[in-house]
Amino acid sequence: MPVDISWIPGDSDLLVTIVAGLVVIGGVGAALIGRNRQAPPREAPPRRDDAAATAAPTVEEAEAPEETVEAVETPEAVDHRFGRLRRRVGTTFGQSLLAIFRRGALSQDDWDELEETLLMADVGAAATDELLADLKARLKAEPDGDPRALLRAALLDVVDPALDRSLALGAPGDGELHSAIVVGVNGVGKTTTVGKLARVLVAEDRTVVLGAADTFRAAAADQLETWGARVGVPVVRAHVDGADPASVAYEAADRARTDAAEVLLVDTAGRLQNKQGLMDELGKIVRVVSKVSPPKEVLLVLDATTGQNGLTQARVFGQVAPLTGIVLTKLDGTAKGGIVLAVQGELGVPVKFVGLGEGADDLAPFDPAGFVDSLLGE
Ligand SMILES: Nc1nc2c(ncn2[C@@H]2O[C@H](COP(=O)(O)OP(=O)(O)OP(=O)(O)O)[C@@H](O)[C@H]2O)c(=O)[nH]1
Ligand SMILES: [Mg+2]
Repeated sequence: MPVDISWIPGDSDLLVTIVAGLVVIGGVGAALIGRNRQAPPREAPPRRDDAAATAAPTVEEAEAPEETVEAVETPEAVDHRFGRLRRRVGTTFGQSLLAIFRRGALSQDDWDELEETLLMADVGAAATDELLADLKARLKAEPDGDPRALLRAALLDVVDPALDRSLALGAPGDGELHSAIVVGVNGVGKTTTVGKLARVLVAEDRTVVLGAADTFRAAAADQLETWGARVGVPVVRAHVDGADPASVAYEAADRARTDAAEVLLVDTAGRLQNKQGLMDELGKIVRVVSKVSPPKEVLLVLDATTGQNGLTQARVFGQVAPLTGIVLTKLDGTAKGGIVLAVQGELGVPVKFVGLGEGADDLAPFDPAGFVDSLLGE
């Protein structure tokens, strides 16, 4: 089976990522968060007598290496991220819309131009129709209204601030294990998102276990382990290529239960030789994790730069388990932020997080008003 490894970051990419993360955390994080909590070093896990009856023998529980525990990083508090990071979002279509809208008394040509601008920005046909209808209705009700205010309100309507975008992973100290599975096609940023999410959770004082259920190559688990070590979170992984991903997922869930951890995050593979194989594998992962802790979140990771194509590919994931949220990555790498407007309507689930860079703290809870304001140049 041909395996494309082009997504693996080279050493220099990895180094840049790590250095960038350290700069962000050292320079901005401590100053902004107003607290400087160090994640406590974790003790070695108690050995279990039943020795993971269902686990594959190749699965190991990897602790953060002893020498890296001292260097565990303190992630930036979550509240500040969107405001700081939205400046990086390279979206310009909101400003183009505003420029057209400010012409006043819009002709059919102006409306056509608005439509074209929206479609070019990946807003998609359905969300474009919705937005234009909303704008027309608002303009009719308020012919002399401030164009900016009208446009802002219509964009917000489509983004829908009323949707619940919180992670359904319980509350700190509620004594339960909450699990989340992260899915998506290859290269969209699943592993990076699991790492960043672990940091978000650690910043909220949650105890976390990561499961590396992408077992195609050891490099995939290595990548996750690096993220885990940075915030002092244990990673359960296999050490041979091609181990059974569901066994790793089960072992991770079992480890999380044994450790009385609060959150289990499972990273999955995005590639198999055929769609059915991938869906079967993900279905099995969901089933075995459910035996320990039914997933409260099945997060679909989507790469914003792939636009409508990514959406088409993403639809199949909902067939494995009901998706609960979208993480839209690489929003920093596109001027077509319109995908944010398209994606919820198309997939029927809210965007919960956005990835705004490769840095460790470049994951922010999605803020509808903040997003619309950044589109309109606030
Ligand atoms: N600019 C930018 N890059 C990102 C973002 N999220 C992830 N990346 C980069 O995208 C590349 C792929 O990320 P991975 O996390 O390895 O993607 P994956 O979905 O796990 O890939 P597979 O395991 O091959 O399916 C890496 O170089 C990441 O640093 C983001 O929000 N912005
Ligand atoms: Mg991956």
